[in-house]
Formats: sequence, C-alpha cells, structure tokens
Amino acid sequence: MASKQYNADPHVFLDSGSTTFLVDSNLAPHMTLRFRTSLGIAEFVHQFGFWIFDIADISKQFPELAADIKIPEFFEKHQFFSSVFRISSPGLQLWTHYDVMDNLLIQVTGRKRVVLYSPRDAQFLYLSGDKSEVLDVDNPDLAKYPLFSQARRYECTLEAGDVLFIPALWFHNTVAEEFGVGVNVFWKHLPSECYDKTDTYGNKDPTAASRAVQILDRALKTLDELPEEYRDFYARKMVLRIQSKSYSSNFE
Ligand SMILES: O=C(O)CCC(=O)C(=O)O
Repeated sequence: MASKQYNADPHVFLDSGSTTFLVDSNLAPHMTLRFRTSLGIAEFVHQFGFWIFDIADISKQFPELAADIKIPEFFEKHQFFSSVFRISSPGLQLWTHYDVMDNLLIQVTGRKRVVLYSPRDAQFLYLSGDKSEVLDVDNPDLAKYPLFSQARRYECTLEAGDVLFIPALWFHNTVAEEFGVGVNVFWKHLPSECYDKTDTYGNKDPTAASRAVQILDRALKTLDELPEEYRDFYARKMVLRIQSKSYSSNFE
C-alpha cells in the first residue's frame, strides 16, 4: 500500500490507506517516536475518543490516570494548555528542543534522564527551528559543532514520583533509562493573545516572535541586493543594533 506523508507536523506520518497510523520522527533513527496500530484513522478516533491533532488533555483522554495525578498548583486553571501522556520504551530519546510554555514533567513510572541548557546558550546549540542539530549530546561531533562545548549542561534523573519544572525556552532532551510513563503539563504564563491560536503542541513561537523572524528574513533578502562587501558591513551593523536594542542585561 502506498504511503503518504501528511504535513500537519514534521513528526506525524499517516498512511493514506488508513490501515496504519504512525507517529514518527525522521530526524534520526535513534530518536524515533513510533506508534503503530492496525486501526484506521476513523476507528482510532472512535475507539480512543481523540484525534492526535487535538490538544492533549489526560483528564479527557485518560481519566483514570488523571484521577491518580495531583498536578501541583503552579498556575491558575484558566492558564492550563495541555497535559500530554508519554509512554517511553527503554532508550527512547527525545532531541534537544525548547517549548514556548512553562511545563511540568511528571514521572509516573520508570526512570528518565533529562539534560537541559539555558536559553542564553542558544548560540552554542546549532538551532534549526526549535531543535538543536546536535543530536548526540553525550558524544557531540565537535569538528562539526565546535561551539557546542561552550553550552553549559544541566542534568538530572527523574524517578517515579518526581516532578521537574521546565521553564519556557529552556532547551531539554530526554532519554528513557527504562520503560516509563510520564505526563507533561503545559500552561500559558504569558497573556493568551501572545500565543499562536493554531498551536496544538505548545511549541509554536509567540506570534510577535514569528512576525519578527519573517521581517528579518525579508531584511536578509534585501541585503542580498548589495555586493558582498557591503552586505557583510550592513549585516554586522544590524547585529550590533539587535544586540544593543534587544538583548537584556538581566539574564547575563
Ligand atoms: O517526556 C519526555 O520524554 C519529553 C518531555 C518534553 O519534551 C517536554 O517536557 O517538553
């Protein structure tokens, strides 16, 4: 049966023949999140009562589990965004990325290693969108990613019952050290209107940041109209202006 890739999210692949359902990452084989069922999409939704693109909420999708978890009261009810149920097989690794919302990572069973990097170290992480290109943070290819050695690594291991607060914009990656179940709870700590209304996963940049990036892309295209020497000079001036106007000394 021919397989078709739908573009709803880079990590979600569905089979057009509607007999196979895959949630996958093609970033690197050892980072593949894979879920396969012989149910068709309509049947899957019917049986499980939710559709993968719905905003995750364990109280609706896994009420028995939700009843067992007392989420610490770090935020007001109206700020709740999602609670994501995570099952990890041993060795499953999630690449280094940031989320735009604060979240709690609750380890229900099993053990998971979490490595974090500060948003201030973004310049050492070789970002592509919200992810770091450095996939193997334990044995990084320093010939390819020389600045990575300057990123300060924070590490912890979550055991059953542990809860980790991951602040928005903090980079993190996880490795399941044994089979485990966890729940992520995301909430909006900025005013609602700052967030992209089409965001299902809590990882789309705030709308003002996305607009700024689009404007920057247009500016870069405009710089391309100049000869190399001038482009270089004006690009450096722009970097200095961004640094002096937008960097904050509060986070040094
Ligand atoms: O539980 C995991 O393995 C991933 C958690 C995560 O990516 C997150 O907290 O945003």
